[in-house]
Formats: sequence, structure tokens, C-alpha cells
Amino acid sequence: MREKNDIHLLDRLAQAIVELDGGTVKGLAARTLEAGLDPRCVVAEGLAEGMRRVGERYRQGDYYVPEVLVAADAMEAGLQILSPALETLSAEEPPRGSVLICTAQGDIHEIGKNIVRIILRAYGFRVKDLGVNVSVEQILEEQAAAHHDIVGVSCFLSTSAMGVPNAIRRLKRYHPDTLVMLGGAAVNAEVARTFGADGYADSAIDAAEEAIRLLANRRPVQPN
Ligand code: B12
Repeated sequence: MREKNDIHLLDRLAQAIVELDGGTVKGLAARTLEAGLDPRCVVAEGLAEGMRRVGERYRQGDYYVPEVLVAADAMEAGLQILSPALETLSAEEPPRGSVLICTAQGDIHEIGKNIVRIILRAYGFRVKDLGVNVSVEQILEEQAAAHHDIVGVSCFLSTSAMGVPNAIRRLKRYHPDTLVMLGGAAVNAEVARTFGADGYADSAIDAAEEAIRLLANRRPVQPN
């Protein structure tokens, strides 16, 4: 059960992102570590929550692109403070497998993907990040070279998400044992299933748990 003071600290951290106050974000991120909070929860319930609130303001027309970008910088400043603690955690976790992560072709949203990458690493996954606007050919090339257990695709634009089912079909044709999970504002659990993905998550912590679940339930692929 989280202490009231901890919830207050995480809420202030999220709010400092909404207020575009990078200095306060840094200071509060350092205080969460002094208070002994798990840095993964600080990322999820402080930094990612702040960006979620910023997204909400953008949707309502209270914030425009410049505010969103300054908020993302403030979030990055907080991540820098947390990153040594996240790396320590990552070294302590059992190695869990490897994940290739990217944003769908035509889509340049990267904030959610970057948070997922950081959290997956903190949970003990090896993660290769191919960046944004990634084509199925790039994914296939990387899979042929490295055979990651899971491919995670971030989908924030509906138009780009339309290309994802075809990408999954092609990926599964060449690499039938690869598990695919999706996330981002343009998809949900049902859409992900319809697209042919094996998993879905709407937050970074859930993404790590989903990846652990997918690997635990992995069945051997039957040869044709
Ligand atoms: C920030 C933002 C931008 C920034 C991106 C900056 C960057 N470097 O990433 C900028 C300003 C550049 C931008 C541009 C555009 N954007 Co924009 N943008 C957003 C906004 C406000 C926030 C997205 C975000 O970063 N949220 C913060 C993160 C932390 O959010 P999150 O979803 O909670 O992330 C978690 C989960 O999604 C999950 N997750 C994420 N990825 C993955 C991957 C996997 C594998 C898993 C398992 C989980 C997972 O874990 C994350 C962490 O907890 C959203 C609004 C929204 N509600 O999403 C619009 C939004 C996504 N954008 C939108 C649009 C339309 C655009 C533009 C087309 C605008 C334009 N007219 O030019 C362009 C597109 C450019 C392009 N080709 O991609 C629309 C998309 C609508 C749609 N359904 O298609 C949205 C929904 C806004 C809206 N309501 O209209 N945008």
C-alpha cells in the first residue's frame, strides 16, 4: 500500500510536467529516490501520468504543440535523474528475453514508446529501439539478424495503424515464433487482437507485465 505522502509526491511530479516546469520535475524526481520509491513506479505514476494529463489538455485544445514539446523535455529531465536507479534495477532483475520496439510506419510519436523501452529494461528485458516511422522491411531485417522474442509496435496515428495488420502478417510469415504486442492511443486490446497481435498494454508497467505473460505462455510453433 503506497503512503499518502508518496502519492502526493507522485501527483506533484505529474503536475510539474503539466506546468512545464523542468526544474521542479528534476527536484521532485530526486526526492522520490530519497524517499525510497521504486523508480519504475515514479516513471509510470509520475512522469507518464504527467504526459497523459498533457495529452488530455492537448485534446481539449488548452495546450498546443509547443507546450507538449516543452512537457516532453521536462519529462526527459526527470528521466535523467531516475536513470541510474533504473539501470541498477535492470541489473538486479533476471534476464527475461529480448524485445524489438518501434513506432509504426508514418507515425513519429515516440514519448510513449520511450517510456515503455525504459520500463522494459528496468524489468530485465534487453530492448532494441528502432525509433519512429519504422517500415515492416526494417523490422524483418532486424528480426532476421537478432531474433527478438517480442516485437512491440507503438501506434498513435489511426492512419498508420491501418498498415499494422499487414506488417504483423508478414512478420509472422517469416518469423512465426515472434510474439507481437501493440500499444498507443490508436489501438486498444480488441483492435490489437483483430490486427493479429498477441498482446496489448495501455501503460508501460502493463507492457512489461504483458511481455512477461506472453513469454510465460509461449507455445512451441508447430512445423508445417
Ligand atoms: C505528444 C503528441 C504529439 C507530438 C509527438 C512528440 C513526440 N516526440 O512523440 C507531436 C506534436 C509531434 C505530434 C504530432 C502529430 N500528432 Co500527435 N499527439 C500527441 C499527444 C498529445 C500525446 C501523445 C503522447 O506522447 N502521450 C504521452 C504518453 C506517455 O502517452 P500514453 O499513451 O499514456 O503512453 C502509454 C501507452 O500508450 C503505452 N504504449 C505506448 N506505446 C506502446 C507500445 C507498446 C508495444 C506497448 C505494449 C504499449 C505502449 O505505454 C505508454 C507509457 O505508459 C496525443 C494525444 C493522446 N491522447 O495520445 C496526440 C495524437 C496522438 N496526435 C494526433 C495527431 C493527429 C497528430 C498529427 C497528425 C497532428 C498534425 N495535424 O500534424 C501529428 C502526426 C505526425 C506524425 N506523422 O506522426 C492524434 C491522433 C489521432 C488519430 N487517432 O489518428 C492524437 C490522438 C491527438 C488527437 N486527439 O487528435 N503529436
